[in-house]
Amino acid sequence: MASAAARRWSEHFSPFKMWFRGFNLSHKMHLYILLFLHTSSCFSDDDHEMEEFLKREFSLSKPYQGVGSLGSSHWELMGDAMVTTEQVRLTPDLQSRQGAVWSRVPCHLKDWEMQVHFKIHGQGKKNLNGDGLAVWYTKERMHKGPVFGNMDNFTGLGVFVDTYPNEEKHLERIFPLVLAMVGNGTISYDHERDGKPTELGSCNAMVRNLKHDTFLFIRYVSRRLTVMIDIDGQHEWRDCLDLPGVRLPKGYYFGASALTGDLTDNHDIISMKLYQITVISQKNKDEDEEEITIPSVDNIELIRSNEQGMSNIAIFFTVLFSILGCIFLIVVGLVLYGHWNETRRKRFY
Ligand SMILES: *[C@@H]1O[C@H](CO)[C@@H](O)[C@H](O)[C@H]1NC(C)=O
Ligand SMILES: *[C@@H]1O[C@H](CO)[C@@H](O)[C@H](O)[C@H]1NC(C)=O
Ligand SMILES: [Ca+2]
Repeated sequence: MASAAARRWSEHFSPFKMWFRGFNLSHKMHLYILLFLHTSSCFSDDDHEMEEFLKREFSLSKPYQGVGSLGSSHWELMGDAMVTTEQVRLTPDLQSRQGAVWSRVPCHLKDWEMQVHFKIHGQGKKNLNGDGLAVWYTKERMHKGPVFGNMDNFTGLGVFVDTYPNEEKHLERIFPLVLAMVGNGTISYDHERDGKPTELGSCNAMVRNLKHDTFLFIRYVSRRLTVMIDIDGQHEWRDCLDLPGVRLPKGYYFGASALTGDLTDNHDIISMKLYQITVISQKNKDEDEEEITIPSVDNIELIRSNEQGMSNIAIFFTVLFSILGCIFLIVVGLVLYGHWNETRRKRFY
């Protein structure tokens, strides 16, 4: 039944087909989890379906007709961004540039999926390039700023492809890094710390100067945020992060931006394709269908203290092994003492 459900998914998700060939088990598990999400105790194959439709008004693709002109295009350019026949170049491989492309149309879809085809390349040697690009779903649009060419106190979702480690100590994080954050207008992305204090999750992604195509995938369905990457040229989505309980209001704007400082790169967007996801269910789902007004993430404290949790586990094991070690020494000591006592007694008699 499960494989039938997965097949149904792939049939409905025609743009998915090319990816499906390379899908590994964990991705399939993901799909099952999603499919089961909206069904309660009795699952039937016909209980619900998901469908996706490309929404042209929120998508950006070749030949970028009218993008950047004052005309009828749905997309607006900002800063140093430029359109060519091949790409929307957010920044060229030059110092101190910032550019962005923003949708003019607020998106009122409940569930959606954004597939971004991008390219980051330049002359700089490894670790002498920067700073990366960002994909946005935010209340604000067309603002300049320090966070990949946008404001740091944004309201909504930011997914970053950070190609330069600003913070010195980043032992457990390998760059380039894909990272997601939900901002609520009062908290800020800390560029000097590569967004560590506010990250919801991240993964390593070697995306620079590659010959094959590179993609970023952001899905927001039933308040679940899933980020995947396809950067190995295998037509395979790799998990980056997957988080339930993400509350994003409707009516925000999609955008992409990039920034260079002392270090540079070309940051190109080849396409941004937005799919509307429709979860059709016969069950009366969504008990809590109340309108979301401020972006937030459920149990954010738990996610933030994750690192703390890891060191607690380390402490736990250290203490455990210390105790086991002590017990071992005591046992050995007692055995030796017993032995010594016995030999002494033998000698005595
Ligand atoms: C924004 O998030 C921070 C930290 O999670 C929280 O302390 C603050 O109250 C939130 N602000 C609003 C307006 O919700
Ligand atoms: C965000 O920061 C800018 C400049 O740092 C400030 O002018 C603006 O009022 C801030 N916005 C919010 C919503 O706090
Ligand atoms: Ca950085």
